[in-house]
Amino acid sequence: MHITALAGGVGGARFLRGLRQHLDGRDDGPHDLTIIGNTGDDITLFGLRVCPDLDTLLYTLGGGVHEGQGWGRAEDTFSVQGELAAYGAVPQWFRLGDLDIATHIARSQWLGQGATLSQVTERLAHRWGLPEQRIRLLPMTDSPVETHVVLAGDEPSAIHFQEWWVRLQASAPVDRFVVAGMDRAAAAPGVLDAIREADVVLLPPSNPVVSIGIILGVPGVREALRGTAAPVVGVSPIIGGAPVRGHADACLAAIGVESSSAAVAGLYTDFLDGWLIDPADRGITVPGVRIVDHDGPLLMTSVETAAGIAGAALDLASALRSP
Ligand code: FO1
Repeated sequence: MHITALAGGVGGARFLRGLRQHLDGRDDGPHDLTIIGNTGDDITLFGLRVCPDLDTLLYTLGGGVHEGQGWGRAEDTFSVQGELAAYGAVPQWFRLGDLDIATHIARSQWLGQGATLSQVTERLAHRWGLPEQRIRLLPMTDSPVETHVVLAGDEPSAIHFQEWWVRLQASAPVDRFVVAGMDRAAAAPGVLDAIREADVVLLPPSNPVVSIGIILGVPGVREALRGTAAPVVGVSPIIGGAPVRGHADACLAAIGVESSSAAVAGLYTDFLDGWLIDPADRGITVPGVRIVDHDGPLLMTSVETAAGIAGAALDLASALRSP
């Protein structure tokens, strides 16, 4: 089976690690997985290009992630960050570990030599053993884009998404999210075909506004999702009105959408075929979408529970595919 998934950061990466484990346990393989990663979180710091969602996917799938945080490297140290602070170099609110900085240096060097983000990501993925896992990680676009947050208030001001998310902990009221550079962006090579030619398309429980929502804004992606013959199945990031993690509720409020599983599915109804929900949300309905309750909490507390959720999402996809 060829599976394509749109993914953001921590939730998406944990789901896809479970999916890979589930697929490896099936006897109907081999199965290939193409991940279209969000690059709206990207930021340039200290002259280095940082791609948080791509790195979270690389580290999580490659076995190097700091498990408790879901981002950054396990056992990392912060000597460089400390030295930068001693020099008064800013910002200091975004913690870059020494091991993590090597990723940003390599990426920045190769970009500076003229490589595309897709080519850079392929080289980084190779080191993390993704090809051996039959996983291909594609940035949603090779064009530099950044999600910025226009803050609510009388004089409009905008800050980078990471400053809102990390320094302000998503507490500042938002007027709207804008993706700087998206007006000049094109889908990265292979992205649209990966959606059109997939046997199954999955939406992991990533943030529907600042992760999945940003990928949907790449020209051609939404049309490809509407047109693909593959069943498109999503996993709810909201359980009983509360996000599983992160600040999805603040992001949904910013776009005037209630923090509920049905409302999030409502953002995708022009292409969504199936929606896997937590038993707490049993009974919700979304026009044109087949809804299935998971047979347990929709919480990825381990790779095994994530694998179970991924298996349930694939079961829903195959039920949608068979007449
Ligand atoms: N998230 C934080 O809450 N605090 C941080 O200091 C932080 C640093 C950081 C460094 C590299 C990286 O790849 C991710 C990092 N994140 C941090 C997570 C980042 O904000 C992600 O973009 C979000 O988790 C959304 O995916």
